[in-house]
Amino acid sequence: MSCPVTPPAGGTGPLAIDPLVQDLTGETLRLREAGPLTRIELLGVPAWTVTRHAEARALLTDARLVKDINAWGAWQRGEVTRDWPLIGMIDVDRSMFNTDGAEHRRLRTKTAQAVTPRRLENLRPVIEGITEKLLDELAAAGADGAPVDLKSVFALPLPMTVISELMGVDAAHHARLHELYKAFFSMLTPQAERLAVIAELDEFFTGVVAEKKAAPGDDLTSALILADEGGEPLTDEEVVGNLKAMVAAGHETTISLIVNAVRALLTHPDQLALVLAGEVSWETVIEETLRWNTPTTHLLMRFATEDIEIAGTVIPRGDGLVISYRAIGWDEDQHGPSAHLFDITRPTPIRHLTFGHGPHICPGAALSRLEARIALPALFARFPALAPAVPDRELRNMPVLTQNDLQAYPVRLTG
Ligand code: STR
Repeated sequence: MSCPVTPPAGGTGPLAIDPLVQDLTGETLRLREAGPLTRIELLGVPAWTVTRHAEARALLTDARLVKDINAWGAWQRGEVTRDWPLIGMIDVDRSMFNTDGAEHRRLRTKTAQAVTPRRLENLRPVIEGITEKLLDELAAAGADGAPVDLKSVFALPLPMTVISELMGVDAAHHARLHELYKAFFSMLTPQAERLAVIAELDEFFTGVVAEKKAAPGDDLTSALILADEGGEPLTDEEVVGNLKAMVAAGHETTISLIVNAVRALLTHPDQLALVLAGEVSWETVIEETLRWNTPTTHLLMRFATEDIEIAGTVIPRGDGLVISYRAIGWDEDQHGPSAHLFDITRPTPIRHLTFGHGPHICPGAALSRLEARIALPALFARFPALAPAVPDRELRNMPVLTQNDLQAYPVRLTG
């Protein structure tokens, strides 16, 4: 097995996904052109990906695809091991993320119930408070028209603080946790270091669960530990697995949603004007951003437990399937010929799959929408002259194969 961290070679054959994300637009277009089901290579490991809306919808509700890594032929045969840089995206503690069927429902139900739109109303004032505090910090960092990184000062601490509040993780740990996740996701992190990072995250979250067991609080981790009346409680390992999944997903993806929405509006000033004039809603901005520039580029992975025929192709039993959400958002059959353009006035309703579909549909969707719905209008109300500090073409993605995350987003707060 080879795991070179190098740009993909040209030519035909499986499309090699660039771990350094040097040309995201080009890759999205190539995937879309390659057809609904296409062969890719992930750092030397072959897989399938689905790049179109209709096929993705069908596959995301197909029970012949499972998330258990033991169903992967390449894993069974030892062709993929813990040395593969992407293994941490798949071989994680048992949780709602990597189980299916009745077990999955058992692991997921309580978490999903805690983040319904109604229950989230309690979090609204908390999110508003965090937003105001971060806007003050942004104002201080960007005083006198100095460029300031919107990502590190605003878009990143907001979801990290919110998900930590929800799960009961102390704010003192935010900086270290962020450092660990950065190293976890970066494809430039040497694998030995990544495995050490994973071990430290394990140890940290195991500690949080032990603390909450000893002294339960008013947080979701404590709620997950407690048994329901008559219900079977989750094991400690299952609580740790769910907690890790929630913190990783809750922190990493919403950063991109906020940055990508601001970036889309600042590079489309005519559309920003419509929003600020109240002619197009923030909800529309959020949904169009989710469709057009998805936080998750590629979601790893599902495995075929039987041969699955779809779009004239057969995914053989034991093969792995990636969901390429960014390409799916650009599907012209679903969104029309302007699918590759950001357009909050588009005539077709924005029905995207960015939060997934079927049993694993993102349980945090309402939370991330609420965060963006609070953060975006507050940001533009406070800084109506907000502007990019560097030309858009100079922005670079993080070297993260699966996530669509800028390295930084420098802006100016005042003209
Ligand atoms: C990161 C490592 C970990 O400890 C647990 C998980 C499970 C949930 C995963 C997360 C991962 C990576 C980012 C994911 C998230 C679910 C949603 C998020 C894939 C593997 C997305 O980007 C959609």
